[in-house]
Amino acid sequence: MARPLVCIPTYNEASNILALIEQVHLAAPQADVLVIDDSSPDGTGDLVRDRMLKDARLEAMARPGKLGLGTAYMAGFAFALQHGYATALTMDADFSHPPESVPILLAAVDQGADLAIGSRYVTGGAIEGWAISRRILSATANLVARQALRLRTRDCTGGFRCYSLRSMQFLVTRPLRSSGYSALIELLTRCERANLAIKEIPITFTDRTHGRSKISRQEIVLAMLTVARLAGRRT
Ligand SMILES: Nc1nc2c(ncn2[C@@H]2O[C@H](COP(=O)(O)OP(=O)(O)OP(=O)(O)O)[C@@H](O)[C@H]2O)c(=O)[nH]1
Ligand SMILES: [Mg+2]
Repeated sequence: MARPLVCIPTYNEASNILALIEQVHLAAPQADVLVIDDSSPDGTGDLVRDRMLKDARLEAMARPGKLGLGTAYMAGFAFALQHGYATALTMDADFSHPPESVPILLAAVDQGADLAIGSRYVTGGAIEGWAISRRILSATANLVARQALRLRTRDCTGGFRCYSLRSMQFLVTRPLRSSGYSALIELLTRCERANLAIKEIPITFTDRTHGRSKISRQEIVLAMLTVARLAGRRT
């Protein structure tokens, strides 16, 4: 059977990426890792390319500039499909998504889910290290997205997900309308509207300890606009 592909988009994650790759390999030795780096000024891409020479389970994709999270995920799906992977798991590079949960998400898709979501907002899920303001922001974004788009999923904004072959084949047929963080809401909305089988799996999300956050006010406004736009469409 084809190996699963773990896709990690990076922008300035030099302090995290090599340690994360190692932990993913330990947790899921059968998985290959693809790092999708947008020419990070801190040299993340060079670190990964150097490691690649010694690691047959590692691939690197270098993009010419900061093209956003949405297109990074789509590039990961296209790579997975072109290279015969049956599943693609996406995760952040900053250790917010626990590598030890990778096999649980992979198993959920193996057992028939089209999309397995590492979820902070189902029973057993948790968030560690976030200030109250960040918790309120995330909870509100989820509430607004769920209500406006009538989504059943509890965690609509997390990027720790595993996609089946079927869901990847479906998602690549149309480009995303959003390029940044709101792409997560758009990908989920499309999967729910297509009645794909979605399973949420509780995870403990931990705030990043190394490197800087890339989320900006502009991203938050963009996410709200995406919700409004998606709410006005049926597909
Ligand atoms: N390739 C690529 N990766 C990105 C881009 N923006 C963010 N990332 C990566 O996407 C993941 C999530 O970004 P974060 O900055 O951790 O965003 P966040 O989790 O919402 O915010 P913090 O955890 O507070 O930093 C990380 O692995 C980033 O390096 C981008 O434009 N291109
Ligand atoms: Mg993060």
